[in-house]
Amino acid sequence: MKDQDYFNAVAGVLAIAVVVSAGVLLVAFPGGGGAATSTSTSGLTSYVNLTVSINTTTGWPQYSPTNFAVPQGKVVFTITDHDAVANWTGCPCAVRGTVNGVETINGTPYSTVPTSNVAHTFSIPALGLNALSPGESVVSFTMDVTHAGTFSWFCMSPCGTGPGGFTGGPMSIPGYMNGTMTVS
Ligand SMILES: [Cu+2]
Repeated sequence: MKDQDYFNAVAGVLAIAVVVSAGVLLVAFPGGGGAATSTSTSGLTSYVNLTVSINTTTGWPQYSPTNFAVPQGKVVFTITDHDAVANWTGCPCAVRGTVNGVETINGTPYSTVPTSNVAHTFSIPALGLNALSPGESVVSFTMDVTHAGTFSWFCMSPCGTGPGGFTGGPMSIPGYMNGTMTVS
């Protein structure tokens, strides 16, 4: 149930309780106006610029910054990915959790990204976000961030050094392919 629906349901129960206890119709609740959390009302837009580059010490691809903070509202992400082009057969390549369900790659919008080049992903499971980051590309997307908290993000493409690529190296060491987004 969405927050707005929950609010309306609670408001409905409260309205009935008021009617029963008073014996007369006292209150007509407005349609959920003033619900606390489900939509951003600040109109604020903020920007997060991330890069993926090869760490010169380890040789592993690394997001930077990995831990960052944003206010609630619209957040425009730009990911500049300097890593090499990487085919990922079997990629779950649908863009999810962005405004309009799209990201742009070098200025072209995609709702599903071709598997022929998905070097990394930027995914926040708790917020339903899945953005794909092709190598040697610039990706942009907008999120409508409506909940405060600290949310972990992950790269979910097989860019690690272990068998299959989902473990090892940058996939196992914090600060390369995972981090946190703190929303205030
Ligand atoms: Cu990765």
